[in-house]
Amino acid sequence: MTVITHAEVLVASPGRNFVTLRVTTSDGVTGLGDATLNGRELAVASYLRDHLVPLLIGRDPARIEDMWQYLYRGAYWRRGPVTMTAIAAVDTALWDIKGKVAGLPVYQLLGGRSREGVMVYTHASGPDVPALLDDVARAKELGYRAIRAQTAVPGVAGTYGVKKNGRYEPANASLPEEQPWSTEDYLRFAPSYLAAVRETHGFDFHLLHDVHHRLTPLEAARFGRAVEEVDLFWMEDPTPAENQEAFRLIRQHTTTPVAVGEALTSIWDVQHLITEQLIDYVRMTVVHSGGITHLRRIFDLAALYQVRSGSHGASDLSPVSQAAAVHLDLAIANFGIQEHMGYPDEVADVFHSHVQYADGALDVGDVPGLGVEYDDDAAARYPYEPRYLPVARRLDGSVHDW
Ligand code: KDG
Ligand code: MG
Repeated sequence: MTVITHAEVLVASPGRNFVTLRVTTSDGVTGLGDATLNGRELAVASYLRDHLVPLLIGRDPARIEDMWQYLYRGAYWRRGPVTMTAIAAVDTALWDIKGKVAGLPVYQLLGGRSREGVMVYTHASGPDVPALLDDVARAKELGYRAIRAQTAVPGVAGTYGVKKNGRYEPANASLPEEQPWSTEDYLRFAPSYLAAVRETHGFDFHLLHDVHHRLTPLEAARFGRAVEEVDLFWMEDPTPAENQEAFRLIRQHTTTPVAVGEALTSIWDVQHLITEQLIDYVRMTVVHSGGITHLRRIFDLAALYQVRSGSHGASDLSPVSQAAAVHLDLAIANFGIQEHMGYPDEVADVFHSHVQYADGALDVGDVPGLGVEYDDDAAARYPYEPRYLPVARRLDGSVHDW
C-alpha cells in the first residue's frame, strides 16, 4: 500500500511570509498545501510540525475524506483559524497528490469544468479620488471585468485597502501598526467616491467595495442604501460576522448584495448566513476553511440557497491556495467571482504556478494535480520575517475592528 512517508513544513518570505506543507508518499509523489495565516504564521507551522505531521506518517494519502474527519474530530477542539488552516494544508496536499497519481488536474476530480476560466476582480485604489480613477482606468485596460475600489478617507490615515508604491500589503510591520479610524468620516465620504467611479468609467464593469468589518449593522444598512445607485456587485464584510443574525437588519434595509467569509473558518460559521439567505456571496478560502474538501461542502450548501462563491484571494494566500481556488471555481455550479490581487515579484521565484491570467479570468491548464511546484533553493534566499496586520483605533483611542 502507498503511504505517506514524510511531510515538511516550509516557511519562507519571498516579498511576504508563506507557510507551505509538502507531503511525500512512498511512491515518491509530492503534494503541496498552503498553511499561511497572516500575522500568525508560526502558530500554524507549529501545529503542523508538532501535532499533525507525526499523525500523517504511514497513512494512506488516497483517503482524503477520512483524513479530514480524523484531523477535525480527532483534535477534540473544534474549528478556529489555526486548526482549520493546518487541516486545509494537509487536505490540499492530498488533493494535489491524488491528481498527480491519476494524471488529472484537480478540477477533473471535482467533477470537471463547469466554465472556461473563472472571472476575477482586481483591486483599484489610491490616496485620493483622482488617483483611484486612474487606477480603475489601468485595471480596465488590463481587461478586468470586475474591479474593487477603495480610497483613503481624507484625514483618516488608517483607511483599509489603499496601495502604497503600487502595492497593498497590510502586514507591513514587525509589530502591529496602530491606525486611526473614523466611521463618521468614512460614511460621509465613501459613497461619493464610488459614485465618481461610475460617473467617470460608466457601468460596463462590475464594481465592488470592501467595508472590511468597520460598520455596525445599522451603519451598514445606511451605507448599502446610499450606494444602491452605483450598482455594486457587492459590499464586502459590512459588519463583523460573529453574530450571523446581525445581517438580517442589513438585509431588511438594502438591496445592495452582501459578501462575507474571509475571516471565517467552518461551515458552522456561515450556516445561518446561508440558510436564512442573509448574504449573496460566501467569500471563504481553501486555506482558512479546512481545504478543498470542506470548502466544497460549504459551496454545495450555499448552492441550495442561491448563494454564490466569491473566494478571498489576497496576496497573503499563497499561489498554492490560488491554484486550489481556481480548480474549485472551475468545477462548482454556483461560482460567483474570484479575488485576484497578484503577488510581489519574488513570489514567482519560489512558487512555479500554472495559473494564468487573461481577459479578466484565471485558468490552470491541464497539468496533473494543482499545477504548482515549490523551489527550495529559491526559498532559502527568503527567510521568515515577523510581520503583523495593523490594529485600528477610533479617534478617542479605543480599539475598533480592523
Ligand atoms: O490578511 C488579511 C487580508 O487577507 C485581508 O485584509 C484582505 O480583506 C481582504 C481582501 O478582501 O482581500
Ligand atoms: Mg476583504
